[in-house]
Amino acid sequence: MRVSRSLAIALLVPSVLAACGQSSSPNSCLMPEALEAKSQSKIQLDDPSELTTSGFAPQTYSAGTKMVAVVKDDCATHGPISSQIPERFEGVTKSGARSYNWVLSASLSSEELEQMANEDSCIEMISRAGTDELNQSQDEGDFENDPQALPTDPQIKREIHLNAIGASEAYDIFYDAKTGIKREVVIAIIDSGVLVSHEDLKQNLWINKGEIPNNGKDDDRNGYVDDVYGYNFASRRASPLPERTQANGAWQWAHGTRVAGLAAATANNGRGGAGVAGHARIMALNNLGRDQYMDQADTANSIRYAVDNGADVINLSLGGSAAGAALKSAIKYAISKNVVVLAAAGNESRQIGSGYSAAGLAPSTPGLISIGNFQSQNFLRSTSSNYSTTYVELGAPGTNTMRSLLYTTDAASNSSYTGFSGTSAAVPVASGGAALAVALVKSRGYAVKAPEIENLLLQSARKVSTLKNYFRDGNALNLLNLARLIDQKYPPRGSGLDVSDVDGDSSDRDQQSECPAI
Ligand SMILES: [Ca+2]
Ligand SMILES: [Ca+2]
Ligand SMILES: [Ca+2]
Repeated sequence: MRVSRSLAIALLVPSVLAACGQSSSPNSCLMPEALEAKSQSKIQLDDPSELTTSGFAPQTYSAGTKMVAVVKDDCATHGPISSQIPERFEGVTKSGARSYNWVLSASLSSEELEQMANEDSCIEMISRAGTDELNQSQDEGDFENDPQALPTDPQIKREIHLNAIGASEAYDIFYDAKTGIKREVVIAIIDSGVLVSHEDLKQNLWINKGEIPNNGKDDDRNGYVDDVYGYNFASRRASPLPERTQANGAWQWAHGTRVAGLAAATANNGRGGAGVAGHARIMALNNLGRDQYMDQADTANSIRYAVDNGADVINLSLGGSAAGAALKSAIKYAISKNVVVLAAAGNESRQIGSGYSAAGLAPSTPGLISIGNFQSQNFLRSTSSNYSTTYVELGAPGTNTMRSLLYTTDAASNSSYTGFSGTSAAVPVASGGAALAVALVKSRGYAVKAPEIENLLLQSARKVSTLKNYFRDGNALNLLNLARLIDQKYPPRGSGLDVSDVDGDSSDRDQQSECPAI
């Protein structure tokens, strides 16, 4: 086994990390638990019926409503919910917890239910049984902003996280025909691979134009043979596609495809929804591979590849033990080349410090932004999200409500979509925002510095009272504020300048000389 467990990284699988919390050593448990989880894929936060206990949309649940509760195994003191659940096991086991069916004996408001769940330390999650809220039209009409400014994709109204970050009005600025984005921007998704043939991703792929596919040669001499869409650093091969294990059952294989869709699913193509940066390019880097292990060396190599091959933003929806020398060095390298890095705070529902994966480096590393998860509809921290007013710098939507996860692309087929949640979902939402910022600043002819992109994101964040005890300054990603701040600090060039030529080799190049670098 080539994995050094002390340097192990875990994809942020909420159920896996929750199970780890019962282990004596959080760091050492991550990989074995992740392996266990793959054969027990029925309980996972990606399932729209499995949701966190926090943030119920206000409603009343009548007596007789069937619920599902996920109850921890090693739980001595039963609270108001777990004490009334019958002994008979109904659900599917996973490591450290089981799911039970549960019928409400009395009518309860969502607030009462949430209160009970919060008082019950045995409860990991509850939800209404048998619901697939994602397929209901409840979310329609939730937009407060002008939906005309949103992309036209058929499922866009499901993406209520866009409303929570002020996307609609922000897009008026980011994509203004005259003063908006003219530049491509590349987001590296360092994850479990990306289904590059997906109908809502394939138009937005980064493509290594110097590489001839499938000829067994490293045509562009970047050190990697046939790396057209990215690379698989775990399995050491060109295809960045997600890899199922031979035993199948692993669900982490789809993780990267879900992450990619939230950042940059294609906008305005008549299919699915749209990523936060619906024009951005996706560089697909697989650091999970077939063996379902990740290690920091693979992640570090993925980061270096991303930097050397043109990524502007790096998405790390992963967590685990403290960053070792290789990962630290790679992140520093990225920032030195002005590539912004965003890293997840994790889903263990605990306070984190400097020892938590890449995110633990964030306060001391300008240009590296750590991301927590709040709920789109109420700006509450999602119960599973790790927190720290120092080490978690920015919140982003990682779920909508108890009843609605973030809508995104899935890897089951080229036209599959699913719900997805956790800090793994929050990071690509923020990465999309970072990509928009990079693209707009560059499009207006200014140089981009990674620490400045972090400043823009944090300064423009909404300061939300419900988040101030969890994330730095109560920061919640807000694209409209971000766009306005960029307008102030990096205004469109004066009259007559064709911004589309600023970065090119056109005859307008001499006009760049008046553009100050930042
Ligand atoms: Ca190559
Ligand atoms: Ca080749
Ligand atoms: Ca689309």
